[in-house]
Amino acid sequence: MRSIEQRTEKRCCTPARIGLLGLARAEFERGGGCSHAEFVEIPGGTAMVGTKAPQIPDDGEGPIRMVAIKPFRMAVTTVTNQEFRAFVNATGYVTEAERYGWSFVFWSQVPENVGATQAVREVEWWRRVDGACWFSPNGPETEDDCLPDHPVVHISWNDARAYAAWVGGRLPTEAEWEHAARAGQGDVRFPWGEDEPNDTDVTPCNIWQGDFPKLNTAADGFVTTAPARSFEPNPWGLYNLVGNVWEWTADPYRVRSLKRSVKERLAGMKGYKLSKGGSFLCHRSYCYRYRIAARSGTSPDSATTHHGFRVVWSD
Ligand SMILES: [Cu+2]
Repeated sequence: MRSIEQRTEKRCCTPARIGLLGLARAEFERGGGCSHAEFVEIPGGTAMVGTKAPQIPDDGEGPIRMVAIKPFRMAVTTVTNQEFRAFVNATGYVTEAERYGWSFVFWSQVPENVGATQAVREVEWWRRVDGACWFSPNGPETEDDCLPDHPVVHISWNDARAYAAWVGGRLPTEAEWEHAARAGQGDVRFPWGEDEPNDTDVTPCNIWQGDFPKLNTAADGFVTTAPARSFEPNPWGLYNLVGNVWEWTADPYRVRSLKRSVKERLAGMKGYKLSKGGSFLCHRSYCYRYRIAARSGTSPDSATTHHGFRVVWSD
C-alpha cells in the first residue's frame, strides 16, 4: 500500500505553463451578460473549512478552520459549454488556451493524427496539444467532443473570472465552496457523506476506476467528463462538486506548513490559484482529491481537459 507521504507528490492535477511568458489579459465586458444558470441560495454563517482527518496533510487539508461567511447564491452546476458559448458569442472573448495556441490533453484522448506530443514532467499523462481549447477539447477537429451540457474545460483562472464577471458573479472562496459542499453535514469526507467510492458498485461521482493512468473501466459511466448535471446532487442541490472537473476558486494557493519539503514545493508555485473538487482522473490509489477538504493549485493561465469552474453571486 502506498503511504500518504508518497501520495502527496502524486497528482493527476496540476500541469502548469511553467516558463512561458504571460499574455495580456483579454478584454471583456463586466456584468453585462446574461446567465440562465440555475442557482441555489446558500445560507451564511460559520463555514467549516478543512478536516480533522487530513488524508494528504501536505496539501493543507488541515487543521479545521471556522470562517464567517455571508449568504450567497451558487450555480447548481459548473459552467457548461453551452453557457460558455453564449459568452463568447456575445463578447468575442478569446481564452488563454486559444491565445497560447495549445493546452493540456490527457494522453488517451489525444487523437491519433496529432502524432507525437510533449509530456509534462512528473505528470507524463498530460500532453501539450496544439489547437486544443474549449470548443475543440482534444485538439484540432475535435469540435464534436465539445458537448453542450458538459462542463466547459480548457478554462484558465483568468478566463473563469472573465466569464463570472460577465454574468455579474464571481468565483467562490474556498470557505464558500466547502460550506456549500458540506451542506450542513459537518466534517464529512464527501458531498454525499462518508460512503467511499470503489471500482465496482459504489460510484456516486465521476472519477477514475481501474489502473491509473492506463485503464479507466468507466464503471461510473464516464471516461472523461460527465454532463454537468449528472449523479445525485448534494443535500443543497449542487451537482458534481467532487469528481468530473476541478473548480477554480478565487483564493490563492497557500499551504500553512512548517515542513521544508512543502515550503520548497510552494516556492515554485508563486501566484498559483486554488482549485477544489478533483476530477474524472482522480483515484484513491493515486490522487485522492475527490474529497471536500482536498486542494490543488496551479498557475492562473493553465488549462486542461479536466478543469472547469462554477459561479457564485452575492449582493
Ligand atoms: Cu486528482
